[in-house]
Formats: sequence, structure tokens, C-alpha cells
Amino acid sequence: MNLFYMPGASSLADHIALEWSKAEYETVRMDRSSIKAEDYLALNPSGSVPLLVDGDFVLTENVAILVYLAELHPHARLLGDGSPRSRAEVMRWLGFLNSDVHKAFRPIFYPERYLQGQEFAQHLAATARGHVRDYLRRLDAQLEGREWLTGERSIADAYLFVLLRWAIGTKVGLQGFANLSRFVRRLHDDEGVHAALAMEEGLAPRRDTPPVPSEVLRRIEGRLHADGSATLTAEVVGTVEYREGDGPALELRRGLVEVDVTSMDTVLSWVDENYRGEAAMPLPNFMRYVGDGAIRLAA
Ligand SMILES: N[C@@H](CCC(=O)N[C@@H](CS)C(=O)NCC(=O)O)C(=O)O
Repeated sequence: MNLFYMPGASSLADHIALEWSKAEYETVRMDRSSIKAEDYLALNPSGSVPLLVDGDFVLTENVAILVYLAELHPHARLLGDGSPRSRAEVMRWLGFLNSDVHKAFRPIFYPERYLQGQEFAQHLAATARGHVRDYLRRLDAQLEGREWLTGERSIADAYLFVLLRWAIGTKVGLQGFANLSRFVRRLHDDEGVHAALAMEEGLAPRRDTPPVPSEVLRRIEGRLHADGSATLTAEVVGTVEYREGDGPALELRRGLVEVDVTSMDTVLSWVDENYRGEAAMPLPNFMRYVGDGAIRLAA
């Protein structure tokens, strides 16, 4: 079985479902140009991911793929407990996530597909952020007193995790949504989620011993002293907050970031699906996060 994916895209939900099912599978990494290439369009005329190829069966559409994976691996119980009602509950949330929440991100990812001109695009993205937050409010309420959307882990939770990661990565933010913040943090600690992210984004495997923060800090200070600046690759593994102007504290999305350090400031940047994000923080804050182990720098 082969899953065609782009790092961090909605295909991550299928990747997590494969991990949770302990399935045997392979992955094919795609990018913005290979999903529009003729050979791929022959398999998936939408020119998008996910795509699943299982022998001679070629399946598109995330919801269909997630349900197919859950039904292939019933032992993992990712589609309810076998009763029509529990299955319907999972389908209810999958439908909401796929046709409402996922779609609400599109003007943020691809504003130019809706309106031409930078200024319009910014207005559109701002409106879309409001819509996403309205949906997040409903999801946060659903998670009140529950660990999983339907009470039991399902494919809908894998999809929810991906969309929450987008919310963090696109600066929609989860502030004010304590249940969603808890959910996303808990899932980052999940073995299957980490394995999928490690494969897609090249995160360090959990078993790796992180470099000793004090040594890393000494090395950065040495480079700053010698060159005045340094560019590094880091992995955000814990809670890291930053602010934009006088705005509220935003949490940095976990995963790989590129870091430009100068003696004044630190700029952390990331690329998710179609979105390029950037966050700045004073150097002492960055150093503190590295010292605390919330940001891991490559050895
Ligand atoms: N209806 C499709 C939509 C899939 C989709 O939007 N995929 C995005 C990644 S999350 C994509 O490949 N976008 C590339 C593009 O539209 O050019 C599904 O639910 O599977």
C-alpha cells in the first residue's frame, strides 16, 4: 500500500491512521509541482494529496481513504465500536472537518485563487481566519470533558490534529481554546503521530539523545561572536510562545524551523503545505527555550 503525501498536508491524517493501525505501508513524497505532473494527474485528476494506491485500487479523497484504512484494520477501532451509531458519530466529525474546517483554510493557503491583488488577499485571509476560529470554538466545546472527538480515538482525531497544526502554523492560533491546546500537545506525544511526523518532516526519532543545551548555547554564542549572525535548523518540541507587536501570545507550531540568530533578535521560519510562517523573538527568549529543551537544535 502506498500513500502519496506532502509534508504536513491533510495526507498526514492518513499517515497517522496507518501508524495507529500498525499497517505495512510505503509513502511517496510529493511536492507542489509533482502533484500537477501528468503521470500523477492520471491517478488523481484533482492534482492534490492524499492519494492511496493499494494494489490495483487507486483511491482519492481524504475521507474515503481514512474510512478505507479504518475498515481494513478493524482491530485498531478507528471507526467506532462496530455499532451504526458510533460509526455515524465518526462520520459526523469527519464530514465537519473535511467539508467545513478544511475548506475554511483554503483562502489562507491560496488567497490568489479567490481574489487577485495583495491587499484583497490579506482581507480575505483575515476573514478566513475568523471562520476557522468559529469552527475551532465548536471543536473545543466538543472536547470539553473528552479526550477524543467521539469519546474514543478514531480517524476523525487524526484529521483534527492536522487541522489544529495548520491553525497554529498559519497564526490563527489556539489561544482561548484550552481543550484543543491540550489535545494537540497530547497528540504530539503520541508514538504514532510522532512516527508519521518524523517520516514526513525529518524530525529526530524519539530515541535520539538530544544534544546538551548548554553546549549548543555555547556554540551559538561562539558563532554570534565570530560572525555576528548564525543560521540553524531546529525542532520545536515543547511549548514556545511569541508575540506579534502588542498581540496575544501565539504558540509556535511544533516541528522543524529554520532559525536566523543575530545578537538582537531571532527569527524562526517554517513552511507548511502552502504556507510560509515567520516568528520573531528576542534572543534571550530563544536561548531560554533552547536551555529548557523546548527547542532542540541539531547537534
Ligand atoms: N477534497 C480533497 C482535497 C485535498 C486537498 O485539499 N489537498 C491539498 C493538501 S491538504 C492539496 O493537495 N492541495 C494542492 C492544490 O490544491 O494545488 C480531499 O479531501 O482529499
